[in-house]
Amino acid sequence: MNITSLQSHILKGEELSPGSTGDFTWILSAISLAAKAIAAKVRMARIEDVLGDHGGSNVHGETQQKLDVIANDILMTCLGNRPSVAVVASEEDDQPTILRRDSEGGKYCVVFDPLDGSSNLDVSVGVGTIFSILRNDPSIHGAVETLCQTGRKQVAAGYVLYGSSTVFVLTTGRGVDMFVLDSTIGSFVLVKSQLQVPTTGKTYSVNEAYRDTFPDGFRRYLDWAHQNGYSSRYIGSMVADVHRTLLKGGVFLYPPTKKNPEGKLRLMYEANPMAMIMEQAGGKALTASTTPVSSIMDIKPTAIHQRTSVILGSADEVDAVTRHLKQ
Ligand code: AFP
Repeated sequence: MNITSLQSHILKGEELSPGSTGDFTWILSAISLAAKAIAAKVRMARIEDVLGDHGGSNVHGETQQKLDVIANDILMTCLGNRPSVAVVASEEDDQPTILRRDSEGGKYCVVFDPLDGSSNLDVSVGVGTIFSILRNDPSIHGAVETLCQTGRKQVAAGYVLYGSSTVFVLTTGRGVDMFVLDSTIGSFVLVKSQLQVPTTGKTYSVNEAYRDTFPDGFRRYLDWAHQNGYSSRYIGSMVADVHRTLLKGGVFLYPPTKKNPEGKLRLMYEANPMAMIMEQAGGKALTASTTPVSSIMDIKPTAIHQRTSVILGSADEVDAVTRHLKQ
């Protein structure tokens, strides 16, 4: 039996990059270590009594779950120990954290949502960690300015789904690979290399309760989908919804709504990493927050916690949505 661990897979990738120093590998290994620790916490949450509200709210005014805070601390600790990380930013923290100044090195920045979908935790629904790795440009001053790069500049992106199994999906810009945590050996094991999203899939994933507040084009698309034999699946955890879309095909949508006219999802640590994964898997990832719609990864961020609308998934299904937006 040929077992490839995440670690050995990354090291193999490093061999393909001449002059590589291993710094990047260390960062991915920190994220993998954090993911194992978070997975263990999620599994034990009810027993260890760490479910429920933390008592505070994050920068978005959302109630923080105890596990949001725990997952954030785990990632901060694991990444903080890596000398190649200059700046980190998290959904849970108002401001980015500068770990190392210019003279102290630090080639990379990491932005992440430590525990996405955490309002689903109490009912044991899948939740996830989403991350994006960017280069640090020491000539740019200020953590926010350093981080506000388009998604096209991501060096790597990925997510970890804490579901019925713990799945690590990663792209370093050379396709998408999927690993599953084998808890008997404590390693993420490669289960699928060069993952491709099916070109079509008659499933749409959206919170249809907000339909009346979607722009007309999205309502037209939903009418069309209803008339054309589509099925609906919506978990309310982006990682779980995107993972299903990646494996089975279809489209995941978070349109502008009356409550969130720019869309609800965060550009830098939700939309951009998922967009990179989708595009690397042969799918599409667009935003309707621009006119006309454009690629999520072409948006130039102006703030760390900026929001965007999202249309991503199978190429043909994303096209079917945008056809209805144009009418
Ligand atoms: P929580 O982390 O607060 O549960 O939010 C999850 C999320 O950001 C994303 O994972 C979901 O796709 C989206 O919100 C669900 O939003 P709605 O509840 O508005 O459908």
